[in-house]
Amino acid sequence: MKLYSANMPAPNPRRVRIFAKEKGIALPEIMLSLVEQEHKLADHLCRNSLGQVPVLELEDGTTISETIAICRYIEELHPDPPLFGNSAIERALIDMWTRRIDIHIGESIKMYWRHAHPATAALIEQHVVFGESNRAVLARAMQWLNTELADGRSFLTGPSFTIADIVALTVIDFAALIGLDPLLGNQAVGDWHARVSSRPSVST
Ligand SMILES: N[C@@H](CCC(=O)N[C@@H](CS)C(=O)NCC(=O)O)C(=O)O
Repeated sequence: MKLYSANMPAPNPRRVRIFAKEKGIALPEIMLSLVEQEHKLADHLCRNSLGQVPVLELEDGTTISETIAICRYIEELHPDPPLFGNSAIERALIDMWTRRIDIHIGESIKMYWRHAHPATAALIEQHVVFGESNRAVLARAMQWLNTELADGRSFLTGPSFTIADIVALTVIDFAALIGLDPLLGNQAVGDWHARVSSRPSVST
């Protein structure tokens, strides 16, 4: 299998990259240039009609889009180490945190990126006042996350690193790269971020 992907800072392909490294599997990547809009060309639209990356292509030509669906597929093939949990309660908590991060943290970053960042101005019609309003939304969400992590747990769902940590790391790093300051004043998130960033799957 191979992954149609994109370089940093694209957070979704990065999630799969980190996930595969945690599993210890080699996942060949074909890099598309998002700047050159290669993900909107006919070749890629055949793989994903939404024109997005990542897309996992299997040997028989089947294509899987959506980062979490791709990671779940890899988890089924390579269960160890488990990154989606080992029991009903672990799976539920990991799903809960993955959704919380995407909805409460990721969404405001996405809206800022789409509606207020200069890099996307030529690509979509922007509503800059709305886009900028997401700075405050993100700041509140990061304070909430900081309060959660201040209880001393190592990772989002407890003692084990999971897909929820990968989802959180990639959106928080993306936010920092586009000029938001997600860690500012959030010591517990900063500690978690340093812990996660030092993992070989992330740092290499
Ligand atoms: N829900 C999708 C989102 C994928 C996505 O937004 N990928 C970005 C790169 S990080 C992309 O392809 N953006 C181009 C676009 O949406 O047109 C997933 O989880 O994989």
